[in-house]
Amino acid sequence: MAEVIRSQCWECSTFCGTLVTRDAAGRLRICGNPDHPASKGAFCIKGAAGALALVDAPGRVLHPLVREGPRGAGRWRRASWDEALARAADGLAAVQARYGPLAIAGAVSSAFFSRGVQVVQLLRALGSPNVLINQDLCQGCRSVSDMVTGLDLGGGGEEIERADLVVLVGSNLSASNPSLWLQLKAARRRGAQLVVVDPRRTPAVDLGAEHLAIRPGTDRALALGLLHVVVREALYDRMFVAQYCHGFAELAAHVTPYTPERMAAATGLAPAQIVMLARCYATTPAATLVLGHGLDAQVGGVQTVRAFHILLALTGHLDVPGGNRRAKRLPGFRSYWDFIYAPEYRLDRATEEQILGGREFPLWCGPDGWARACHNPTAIQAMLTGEPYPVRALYVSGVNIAVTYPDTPRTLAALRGLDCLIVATDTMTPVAHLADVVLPKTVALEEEQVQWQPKGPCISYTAAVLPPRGEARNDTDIAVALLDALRARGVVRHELLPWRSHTEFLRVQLGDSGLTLEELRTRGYVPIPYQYRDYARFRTPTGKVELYSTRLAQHGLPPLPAWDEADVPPAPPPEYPLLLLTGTRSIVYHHSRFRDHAWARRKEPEPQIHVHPETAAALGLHDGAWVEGRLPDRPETFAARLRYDERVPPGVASTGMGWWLTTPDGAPDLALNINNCTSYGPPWDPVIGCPATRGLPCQLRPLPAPVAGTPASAWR
Ligand SMILES: Nc1nc2c(c(=O)[nH]1)N[C@H]1C(S)=C(S)[C@@H](COP(=O)(O)OP(=O)(O)OC[C@H]3O[C@@H](n4cnc5c(=O)[nH]c(N)nc54)[C@H](O)[C@@H]3O)O[C@H]1N2
Ligand SMILES: Nc1nc2c(c(=O)[nH]1)N[C@H]1C(S)=C(S)[C@@H](COP(=O)(O)OP(=O)(O)OC[C@H]3O[C@@H](n4cnc5c(=O)[nH]c(N)nc54)[C@H](O)[C@@H]3O)O[C@H]1N2
Ligand code: SF4
Ligand SMILES: [Mo]
Repeated sequence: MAEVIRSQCWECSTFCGTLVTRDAAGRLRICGNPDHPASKGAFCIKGAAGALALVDAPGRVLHPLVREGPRGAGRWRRASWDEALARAADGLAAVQARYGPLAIAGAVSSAFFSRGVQVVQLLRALGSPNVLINQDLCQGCRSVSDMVTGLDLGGGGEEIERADLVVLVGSNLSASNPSLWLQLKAARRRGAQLVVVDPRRTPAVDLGAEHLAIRPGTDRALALGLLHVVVREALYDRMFVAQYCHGFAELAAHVTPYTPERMAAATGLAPAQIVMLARCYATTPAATLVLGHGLDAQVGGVQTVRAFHILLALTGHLDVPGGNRRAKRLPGFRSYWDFIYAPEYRLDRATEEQILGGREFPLWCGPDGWARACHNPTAIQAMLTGEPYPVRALYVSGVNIAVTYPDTPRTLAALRGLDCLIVATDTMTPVAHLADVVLPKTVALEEEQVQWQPKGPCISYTAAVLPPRGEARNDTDIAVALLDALRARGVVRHELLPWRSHTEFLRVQLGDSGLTLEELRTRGYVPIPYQYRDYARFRTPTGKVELYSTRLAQHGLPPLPAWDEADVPPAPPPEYPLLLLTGTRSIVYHHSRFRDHAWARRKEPEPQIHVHPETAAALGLHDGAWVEGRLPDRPETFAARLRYDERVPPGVASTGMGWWLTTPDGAPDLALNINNCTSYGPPWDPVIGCPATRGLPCQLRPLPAPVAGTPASAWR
């Protein structure tokens, strides 16, 4: 008899509900769960094939490993858990004794998974607030704008199915989110209007959308033009503004100069397109704004998102059916944020104020910041130079910072120079390759998880459908065991990771919510009841939605988003004639994951760079040829196969991110990695300190294939 288990996929942030079928022979098959309130049956190949392939992936780490020989030489000795933990604890204890607790940092990604809590609390237990997360490159601009404006939005896009107008800005749902993509197509079928703001003609445009092919990096000018029209034509929601918004008079005066004509010149759009969008959005009650990753990782990104967030509130689209829903929580349930923000899980304020980057980016890093994580470039600098103070040890779990952070060579140099590098991982990544101790981690199918899903909204459950392979353990159990070893060495400063097992942690998450783990195990998810127009509380200093941000003003930052002709991105220099967009998603890959999986390579065998045929031909570049890319002031290069693509505007090149391979001798090969060439240095966004990963001047030249580092030569 086949057994069907209700679960949730963890291979990307869409978190589709799944049905996992185990047949009589024990074989697993995974598909989407049509009843799941968030994903409604959506699914993709990463969840069906990728999740299973990870279990016995090439390079899967099955046992603890300790380094023998020089760092990065790839000489490992299999060790017992006790020996590996002892070696890790000795290394961390030595750094703490010599340099103090702040010299130990952690790194984790997709912090909202349970592993984020374990890494942050482990570091806090050691007395360090220094954790690197990658939300600066991902959603950071959107989240900090949301925080200072006081909107408290949910996941985004959850009202598409009720909307009469969807405005998609910098989001490529066809690749990034199968669930919202299905809902978008359904919305079009029932006649909802769709506007796509994207330099590229994305597949969403093919659904019959109005396409605003904006010049990269100029969305703030567009949003300010929209605000100008809404104010000038009095299209705002008078009742909502009067009752719930702070700073309308300042805003109205401020947007006067941003005429559609002037903003059209900045964005490359027509004035009529700006006027039409403003009127249409403001006068459609069920209109939803979907703001995507295209607005993140831009210098000025927070203020750009602010302009859209102000528009959303001003026009009364907050928390109404078909608009933009506020987050719906289950009282008593503890999400990642409840651990990160709750006083009982925190360090004292004086310690938190010393977080790396806290002084420069208080709304990101400091004790009152959104992320309460370090400014990553400052942390990397601290590893390399000891400034502003030394960081000598790093505990990494669930992030591949050598590939996914900008400026790979600098990250690698920082990692190589550490006194102690401990990496918990399921596969031998380029970061793990440099570790002193590698701790084997479970993959998603081996982990039981409970999670708040703002998109449902629901509390959803992920079943451990397989026992851990080898000696793999989950992040909680690793953190508990490592802390025990550290406690024995007298270096635990605060008992801030109080649970003793992963199951106990799951029960702490469920808290006083009234839900039990047993109920979730049976049901798979539990919907959260909610109401619209939840305007009882806006968590801002004025208690209102802040069109004019008093928090930004307090920190000496512009309280209203502005645009200046100097903000128009300069034309690229003649030697670097293309504007490069990085991070364009592919349905097959998730950042640096699955790159060495046979199922994925069959679908998309190599990194691609897409250029408009006319632009490519003018540069003498042929469709299908291998090219080498270079950015100004960088000796490093990246390699990719060129594709003619009319979806990309002339003068622009669009590529993904996350490529790396393993060479036959086991060493990582990073020649295909775009982050070889990107910079994590300034200019930074003034609010959160992220660099731009898009709109970068770039040069491409033909490369004869096969060459070292390209799949033809490097792949096993
Ligand atoms: N298959 C797959 N799915 C994923 C991921 C993955 O790696 N693979 N990653 C997940 C993660 S971590 C994230 S953050 C999400 C991101 O998912 P989304 O938020 O949907 O964003 P992207 O798919 O990155 O699409 C960004 C779009 O912005 C456009 N763009 C670039 N520059 C600009 C600009 O200046 N202005 C505007 N308006 N648009 C611009 C690009 O052309 C692109 O179409 O995807 C998630 N889903
Ligand atoms: N140039 C450029 N750089 C970018 C971006 C860009 O657009 N351009 N995008 C940025 C964005 S939005 C993001 S989110 C980051 C992503 O950066 P990362 O988080 O580093 O991306 P991944 O490769 O998905 O995950 C890295 C590692 O996390 C572990 N891991 C991931 N998921 C799981 C899991 O479910 N269980 C367990 N046990 N381990 C897991 C695996 O060990 C994997 O190797 O990259 C950023 N970097
Ligand atoms: S989109 Fe694919 S990888 Fe992401 S959660 Fe859904 S099935 Fe998993
Ligand atoms: Mo992301």
